[in-house]
Amino acid sequence: MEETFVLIKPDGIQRKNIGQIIQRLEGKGLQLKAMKMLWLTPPQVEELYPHLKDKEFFPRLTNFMVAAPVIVMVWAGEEAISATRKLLGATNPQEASTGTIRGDWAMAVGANLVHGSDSPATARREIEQFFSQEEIMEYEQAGENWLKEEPWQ
Ligand code: IDP
Ligand code: MG
Repeated sequence: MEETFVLIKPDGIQRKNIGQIIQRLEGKGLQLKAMKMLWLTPPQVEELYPHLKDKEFFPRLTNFMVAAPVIVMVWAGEEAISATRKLLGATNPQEASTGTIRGDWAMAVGANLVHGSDSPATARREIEQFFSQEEIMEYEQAGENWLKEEPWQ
């Protein structure tokens, strides 16, 4: 089963969107395999966003990401990476569709509530940045066969 890394950003903590964000992912049918709250440091932000460290907005992004605690999670399921990205919506909340997390609850690209991995390689790297193997729970979830193509089998 594919795994993806999701992070609720400081605005999500401050604006009390934690429950709504988790509810969207859980309601879709993804399985929560790991979760913790922590306070990021600037080096951790740079490790999470290596592709952005030369952008002019990176100092502001870093200040934002360390301004309050975050919640980091591992979610799993069929096509979990793309399924999660669809639930998050476009990077710029002004362009994100209604019905997505960013489309429904955010207004600005610099405060877009949530991060989700964009590829299998990125997901692996991001999960390993924040979780040891022992922190990732392997378990059967009641009713999970009802998410499959032929649930009666
Ligand atoms: P993603 O979060 O949708 O994967 P990325 O391009 O990986 O988008 O950018 C990471 C984060 O950096 C975005 O979620 C957003 O918060 C911030 N960011 C991206 N582009 C801009 C920008 O042009 N101005 C300010 N912040 C940006
Ligand atoms: Mg990204």
